[in-house]
Amino acid sequence: MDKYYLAVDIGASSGRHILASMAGGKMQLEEIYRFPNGMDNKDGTLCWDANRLFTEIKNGLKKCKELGKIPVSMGIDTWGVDYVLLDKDDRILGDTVGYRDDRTTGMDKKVYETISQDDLYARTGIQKQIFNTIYQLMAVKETHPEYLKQAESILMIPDYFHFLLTGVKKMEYTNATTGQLINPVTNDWDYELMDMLGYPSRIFKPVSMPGTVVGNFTKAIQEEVGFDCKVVLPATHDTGSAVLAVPTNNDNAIYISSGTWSLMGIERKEADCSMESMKANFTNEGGYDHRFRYLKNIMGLWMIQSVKKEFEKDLSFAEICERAAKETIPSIVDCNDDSFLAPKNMIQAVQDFCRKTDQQVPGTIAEIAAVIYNSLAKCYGDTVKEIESITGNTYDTIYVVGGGANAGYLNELTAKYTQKKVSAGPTEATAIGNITVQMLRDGVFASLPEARTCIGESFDIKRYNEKGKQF
Ligand code: ADP
Ligand code: LRH
Repeated sequence: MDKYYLAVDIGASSGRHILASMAGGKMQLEEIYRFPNGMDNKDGTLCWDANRLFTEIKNGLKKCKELGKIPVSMGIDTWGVDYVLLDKDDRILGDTVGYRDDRTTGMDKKVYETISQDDLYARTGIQKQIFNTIYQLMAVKETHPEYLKQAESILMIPDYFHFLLTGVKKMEYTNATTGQLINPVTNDWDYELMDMLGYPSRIFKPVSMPGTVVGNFTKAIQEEVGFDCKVVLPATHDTGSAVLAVPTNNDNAIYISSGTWSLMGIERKEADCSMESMKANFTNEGGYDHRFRYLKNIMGLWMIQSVKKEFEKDLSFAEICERAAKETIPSIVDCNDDSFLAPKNMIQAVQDFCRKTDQQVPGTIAEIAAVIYNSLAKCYGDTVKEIESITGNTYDTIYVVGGGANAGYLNELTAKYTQKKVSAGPTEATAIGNITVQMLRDGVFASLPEARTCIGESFDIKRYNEKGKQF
């Protein structure tokens, strides 16, 4: 009988249940359920609908039962930085606010009244992003200090869903590191930092590593979905899972985890918390086996997602990409400009940027998409140069994983702007990485390098030369 492992991978734009099994030494995937995701505007605040997401998680589990494919273990990963505060009855305090909400405006300055930006980086190694948990908690402290008093626990989003499934609260390491409250040397919470900022350290559970068993489904969940299952912590940060599935064991590889965000960087054994690294705005997120993801957050395909919604919801990403490839508009925007984080209208934001910088203003969806794809690829090119300058190494291949690896035109541009070879795929890297940790725990693979070799042999991977030609 096939042995199944289940990944529930919830990205900012969609969630999916993917069953994996081994056959003839290769990993096989079956997507059994998919649902849309996104932040809702709830009375002016951008929120996640945690209840709906949990219902969707259970819907996908019911699908396993329907198919008669009961996994031996499962794990959930989501985006980073967002969390819930739970009261003494485990009810969520306030809203489940999403990272694009503007409540964090000015919260960096509040934090720096206590600790300077330089000291904070030296202590955590985390890239400054206004939405990091550290700034979100400052917003809570400023506007709802009572929540911090009433809170009995804090859980990152995947930790919360694992808790709802099992009744067990654990805080997983990779997602916890995105909050900017973990020490990259001890790999533990920086309780002193929490005390300095006035955040209640008692609400933070000890850090648990990927591979840890959370527990089995509660009786109520078993009854509802029709089976019991062991929940095992994957790298619950989606980027952490995606990077596990980069199909190479070459230490000199540059990867891009390409989805709602483009996360571009390398894997390192130790965090680099130097001021040079801080100035270039690189982060050191904690990974499986204490490998650090040394990377930069780049605004990513969120820009294309937004334009698609505003222009023509029904047009496919593939079609947008093909149309953009026919354009020659030379305008370039700075993808990491704050104006693209949560604009009321992305089309206008891109046009405004071009106008403001005296460049040709794109009009059609094809032109806007062409400007975005070119700008992303230009940003990748700049980031490669920064990585090479910081590490003193040179790299010959960019490994693109995630849904964005489907965007052929962007892969071509990535090769051209970086002057590197591009390897594109697997497109479901996050789910694969999630499952990889479950399989490593179960002894399917003896080591991560063995798993990465298998991933490289199991999935369709496209290759481009430095000129962007597929070979
Ligand atoms: P997330 O996990 O952050 O929600 P995904 O990894 O699922 O994101 O990637 C979704 C993105 O991949 C889409 O926004 C889209 O831009 C891109 N994408 C997916 N399929 C295609 C395709 N066939 N052609 C071009 N782009 C695609
Ligand atoms: C990508 C991601 C990224 C975070 C952002 C909030 O989905 O997890 O690594 O910085 O979402």
